[in-house]
Amino acid sequence: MEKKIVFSGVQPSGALTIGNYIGALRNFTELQDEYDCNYCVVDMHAITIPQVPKNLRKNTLDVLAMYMASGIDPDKSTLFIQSHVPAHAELSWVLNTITYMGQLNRMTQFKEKSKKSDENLNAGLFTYPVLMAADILLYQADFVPVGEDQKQHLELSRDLAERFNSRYSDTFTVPEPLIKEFGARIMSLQDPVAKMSKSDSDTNAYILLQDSKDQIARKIKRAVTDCIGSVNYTDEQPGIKNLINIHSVLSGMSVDEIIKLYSGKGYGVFKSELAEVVIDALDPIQTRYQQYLDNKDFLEKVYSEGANKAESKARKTLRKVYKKIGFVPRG
Ligand code: AQP
Repeated sequence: MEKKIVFSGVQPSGALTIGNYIGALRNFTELQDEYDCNYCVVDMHAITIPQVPKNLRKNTLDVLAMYMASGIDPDKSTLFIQSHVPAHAELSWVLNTITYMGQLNRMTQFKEKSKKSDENLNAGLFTYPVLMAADILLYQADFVPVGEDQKQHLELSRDLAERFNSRYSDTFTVPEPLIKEFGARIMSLQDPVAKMSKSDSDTNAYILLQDSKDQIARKIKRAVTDCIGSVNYTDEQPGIKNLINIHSVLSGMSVDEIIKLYSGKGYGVFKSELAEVVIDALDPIQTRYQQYLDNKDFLEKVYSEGANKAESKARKTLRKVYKKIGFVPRG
């Protein structure tokens, strides 16, 4: 029986956070034996926010190394860089022509990111979800593992697939989101009602996958909590709730076990033990990450072979699309 298809991507818009790991990378790894997985470093998405070219180059290879350090095996999954496969930009243009402005106007991420941008908002930030739809639909993905923040974008991908299929004829698989119930939204350590984001201007708001032991301990110690003083899992204590979520995902303990363990103990003890949990979970990832980064030839081999594999899958879909919309084949 043919394996179902998975697609997901991560932007090289900065160093990755434990939010990216818990909400995405960790889940990608779990899927690669059962599914035909395609994982992408979405550099074309990253340039919707101004990037320093040399940092973008570095971050792109960093994300690739981090994918593998988290457990993605390039022999099992297709691992590649988005800009190496021009079909993403090509399908994105076609999908732009069937996307309504009103739909894009409703996208929460655009509204939030445009608030942070200067007044010269670029059109790419607005059409970002259309490029994301192209990424997914090109590979005929059945499932898309993402964090909660991407749910609305995925709805648009589904909508565009259905619209194209009904306007022309069955062409695209309509993708389903795979969002874990737990850990799908890790919050900022400084503002626990906002999502943890790698582009946050406050470096204390996030833990990076490459942070040192001292940085991890210091950031957790400074994490915003409350004056209630007891470790409970409730919306009245969003800071503590977020820390419990991180603990639970990384230690494998249930929320109840964690609450019981810290009952009657202060936040200080909880935070210092949580720091240990995070450090222990990241330690092997950091070691592997460094090994991959030190081996540039291997990284190049991975992304070149990945691009070849991805290109042939993507071209197949694009050929179908061009034929259906009435483009004359080049011959
Ligand atoms: N805080 C989070 N909790 C759970 N999942 C998260 N993801 C991101 N932040 C969290 C998931 O990570 C994957 C890759 O995300 P991305 O880098 O493509 O873009 P993003 O969602 O915009 O992530 P950031 O860190 O907030 O990036 P910037 O700051 O550049 O915008 C996605 O599956 C996402 O859901």
